Amino acid sequence: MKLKIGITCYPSVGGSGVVGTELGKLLAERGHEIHFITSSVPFRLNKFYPNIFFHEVQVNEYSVFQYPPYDLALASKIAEVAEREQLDLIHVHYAMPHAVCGYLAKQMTGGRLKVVTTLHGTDITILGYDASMKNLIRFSIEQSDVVTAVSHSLVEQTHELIQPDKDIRTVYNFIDERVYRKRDMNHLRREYEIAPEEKVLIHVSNFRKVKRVQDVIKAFALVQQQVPAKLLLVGDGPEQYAMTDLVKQLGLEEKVLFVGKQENVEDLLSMSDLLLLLSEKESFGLVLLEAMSCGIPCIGTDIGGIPEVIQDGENGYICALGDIEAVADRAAALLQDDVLYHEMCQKALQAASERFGSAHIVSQYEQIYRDVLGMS
Ligand code: GMT
Repeated sequence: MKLKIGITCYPSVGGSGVVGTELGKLLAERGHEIHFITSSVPFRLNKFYPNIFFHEVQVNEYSVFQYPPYDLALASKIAEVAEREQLDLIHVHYAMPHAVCGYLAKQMTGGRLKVVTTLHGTDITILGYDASMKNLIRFSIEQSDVVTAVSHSLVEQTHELIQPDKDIRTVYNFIDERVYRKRDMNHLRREYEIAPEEKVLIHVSNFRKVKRVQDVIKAFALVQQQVPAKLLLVGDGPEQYAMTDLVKQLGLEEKVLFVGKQENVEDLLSMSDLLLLLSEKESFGLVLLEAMSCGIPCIGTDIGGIPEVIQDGENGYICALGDIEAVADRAAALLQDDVLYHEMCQKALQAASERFGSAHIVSQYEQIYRDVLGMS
């Protein structure tokens, strides 16, 4: 049966926004009617779908408000759209503030609207430590009809930190395999003046402190002493300037390319040989999956959901947080062993399509919707 589904996420760049938007697109391709209720058009909604609708949450900055009331405007918009369009459910990404808004909208519409909440991490792993927020996060989780999290690790962390009286199901993230696939990007390598014998290491993030981009740069400094290599740093954020300084201090200006925020990351991944994600907090690490789907192995830290995505020694490596030498040793050895490298690339591709295949994950969400609506 075709459903009418509302989706609320942060529409700007970020893993949760990507997953929320891609989910809407794939559900629409399965015939469901999708209503995005967001503050702007989700950046990944880059194609026209006749059964996808966008409802803008407008936050008015009346002088009477000291702070623009995004949450209240969103709750009110969800309630309005739910009533008018007769939504079956609203799927919100992030407990804070979106599950709270979903709860309010449900109350405003007489309790009929089902609320499905997906936890992505930052709200739990950061706000969960804030005593003033904890009770509200717990409330929003307990009041949701169904709660999912993007890794087992996040489920465990949520139970430890927030202690909600609620079952939380793991539904892994997915990517659109039609976009993230290996392409021939030799021309791009030439444009970046990367010599044929040079290996390309890549890191993609929002350059927040938790991403520990300094560890990526320091590990690369060791790798390039053993293997001719370049490092592509993709993204932008608060640590950008400090990282530029570090690269200068290490005398790596010729070897580290800061390419800033990019739309077509699949092209950059396709021209790379290895991805590094050395975060200290990471509930899943969507970029790992994007890389694996483009056929490149990854090295990540033993943090959060990363070891659920990278199978250590199979399709990449897991190293202890901050162990830069171990990262460099693994990377240099892998990049110098063609047989091992190609085996890992194959296994990375296989894991991306088998364990995290979009058709399989979207079906899990559909089943959750049917269950919550009492249809199964
Ligand atoms: O990593 C970020 O800073 C962005 C953040 C977000 O809200 O989009 O990412 C979180 O959700 C992603 C999608 O589920 C996960 O892949 C990221 O691991 C998670 N980030 C953290 O847990 C720090």
